Amino acid sequence: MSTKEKILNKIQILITNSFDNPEEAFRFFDKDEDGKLTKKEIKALLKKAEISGFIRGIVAKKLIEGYDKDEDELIDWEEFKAAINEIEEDN
Ligand SMILES: [Ca+2]
Ligand SMILES: [Ca+2]
Repeated sequence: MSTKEKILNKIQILITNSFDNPEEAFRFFDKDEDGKLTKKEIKALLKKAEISGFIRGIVAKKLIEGYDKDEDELIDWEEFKAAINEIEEDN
């Protein structure tokens, strides 16, 4: 399993174990309730998913680069959902 796969796997485990569905997870981590996840909010999610503090910053950056379709450097619900669907397909 690659590092990327391990990280995505941990995110999926977090969502499955701690939330009823991905939407609930998204709302939980969207602390300011603006409907978008900032890099800071994504890092909080990664912390909860037990991603090492040393790589959280770079992982958050990569996730934004990979899934931020409208390039506003934020992950909205549609982008988050697309990411989750991709993670689920890979498992
Ligand atoms: Ca937010
Ligand atoms: Ca975006």
